[in-house]
Amino acid sequence: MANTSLLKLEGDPLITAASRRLDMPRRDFLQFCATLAATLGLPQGADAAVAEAVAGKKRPSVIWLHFQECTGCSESMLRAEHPTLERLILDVISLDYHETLFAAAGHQAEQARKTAMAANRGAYVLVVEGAIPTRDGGIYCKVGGQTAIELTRECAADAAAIIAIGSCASWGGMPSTDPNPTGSSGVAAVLGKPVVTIPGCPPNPYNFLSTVVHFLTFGSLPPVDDLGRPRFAYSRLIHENCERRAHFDAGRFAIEFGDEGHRRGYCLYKLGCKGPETYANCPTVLFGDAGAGTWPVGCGCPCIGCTEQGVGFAKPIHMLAKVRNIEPPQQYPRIVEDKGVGATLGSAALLAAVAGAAAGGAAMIARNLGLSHKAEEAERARLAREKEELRDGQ
Ligand code: FSX
Ligand code: SF4
Ligand code: F3S
Repeated sequence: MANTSLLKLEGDPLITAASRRLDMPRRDFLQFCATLAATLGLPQGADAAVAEAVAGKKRPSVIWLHFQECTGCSESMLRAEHPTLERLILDVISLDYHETLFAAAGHQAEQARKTAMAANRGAYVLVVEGAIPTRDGGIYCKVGGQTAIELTRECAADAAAIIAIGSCASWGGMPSTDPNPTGSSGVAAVLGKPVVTIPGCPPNPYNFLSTVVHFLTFGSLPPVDDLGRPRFAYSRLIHENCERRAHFDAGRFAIEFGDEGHRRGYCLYKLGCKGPETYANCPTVLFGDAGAGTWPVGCGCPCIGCTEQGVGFAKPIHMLAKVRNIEPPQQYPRIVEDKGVGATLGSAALLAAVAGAAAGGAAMIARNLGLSHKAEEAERARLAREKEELRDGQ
């Protein structure tokens, strides 16, 4: 269905200028803004506001600090397969301090940070990547003679918004793994106040971009859960939207890496997949703009729960996940449903009808899968017997 509010913007000089600046056709630019609005779960019509904000608003100054980490967060933002994403990120923000991307070094770089902070006092966005070591007065990570604790506090004091990017900055992530020798911690714990967190190791660039675009469009950060994670991205379990979920419901599991079940795309639960206790939108947003299946589970790797404090880097990979939601989904939505706001009475009725039809269908599919599962189990047992006989005969 055509989106009239967006189409009306097509001739807008602001949009023309933005598409020239970004070297992308106007329609692609508008389409991209519509996708961002959908990712954010905004109601219909908000896509035009997003497009106007991205095209016309003054880019917020961003101070990006690096501490204990691998720079994977920055890599995932700026090394996306799709050059548009990198261009857009650098177009919606004014990256005024970023140690790994800066041409400047030493005192020059420190001066640039101080100048940007003074010029944008109370208006800049502070992004922290990496954990903050707190043991022994924080001496295990220093930049320009200041500890990570001092730098975070100094830069947070006059920031309009603070974003902890990646699992390390969110709660300590990988560097905080037991026995955590440097006392690695997250930004909120160090500042003693909540901040927006975008966990993931690395996090999904769309979740960062959408958060910044929300700030740009509405002047505020998006609603978050009790761990500071934007609700638009972290309100659903991986397990709810996983393409292998039908196999889980039917009891078809890969038992070993490379076995028949693994090659056939069965559920990875018994290989330690933490999807059932991890909240994130990986299966719906995907990574690298490379098409279907480009996320850990899609590639055959069990989710390690990298967005979930207490799961990622805490629970051993082979340990079985706690299954929080044992109800099979009625359907496999590709869109985060939290957005209900934009639904009309008609669309709600349509959805209800689809869900009703799906509920009956799902029972049939589950039964059929269950039956074929039995047949496959028998086939697997036969193959195993054959292999054993072959071994014995050798
Ligand atoms: Fe690395 Fe970022 Fe992991 Fe941490 O991402 S990808 S170790 S979350 O801080 O650089
Ligand atoms: Fe997908 Fe993992 Fe859930 Fe299996 S356990 S359905 S692989 S998220
Ligand atoms: Fe992390 Fe699991 Fe997504 S490992 S990237 S939360 S699929």
